[in-house]
Amino acid sequence: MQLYGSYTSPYVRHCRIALIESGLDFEFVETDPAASARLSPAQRVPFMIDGELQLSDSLAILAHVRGLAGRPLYPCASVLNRLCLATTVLDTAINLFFMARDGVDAGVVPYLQRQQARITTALAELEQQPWTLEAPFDDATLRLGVMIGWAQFRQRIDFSPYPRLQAAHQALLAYPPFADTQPNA
Ligand SMILES: N[C@@H](CCC(=O)N[C@@H](CS)C(=O)NCC(=O)O)C(=O)O
Repeated sequence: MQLYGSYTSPYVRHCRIALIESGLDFEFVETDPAASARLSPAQRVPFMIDGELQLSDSLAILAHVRGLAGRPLYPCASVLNRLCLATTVLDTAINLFFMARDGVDAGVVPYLQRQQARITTALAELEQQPWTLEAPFDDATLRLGVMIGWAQFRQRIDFSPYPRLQAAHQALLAYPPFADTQPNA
């Protein structure tokens, strides 16, 4: 089983955490954008090859790894909803990050202003949610954690208005599979 990705991608990090937790044998193949454009139809990382199976999205990879370990990706719709909402924040923040890197001023593009507003309303909702504060962490909490870790690493979001999200992130930092996969580790 081979996981392709970079050490800074939060989606890749989530998959690495799941693989470490599973105890499955896997090879990590460091992959740059040129290689992911050549090797994955989504032209993104992560992607995974496991025998005949080729997976090109972190959620498919997580479902596969969790399935092999005998645990569902999510136990109920409300955990899935938290997982999706944290992913929405991450997708949106990364979109704005790449736009800013290409010199686009988000303040003058109405859709990008909506993207910014989406982050604010989604974080306000996530702040109200019940988070797991000790292991075992569910995949919604892990997705929240990799989102916060990435946003802090890239200095994209100020989390001071969200003390409960910060507390969940602190709890994750005491968990070795999370702490050992930090983007600057
Ligand atoms: N929905 C995808 C998102 C993956 C993603 O956006 N990966 C980023 C790295 S953090 C990427 O490869 N971006 C390259 C690009 O957008 O061109 C997943 O969950 O795997």
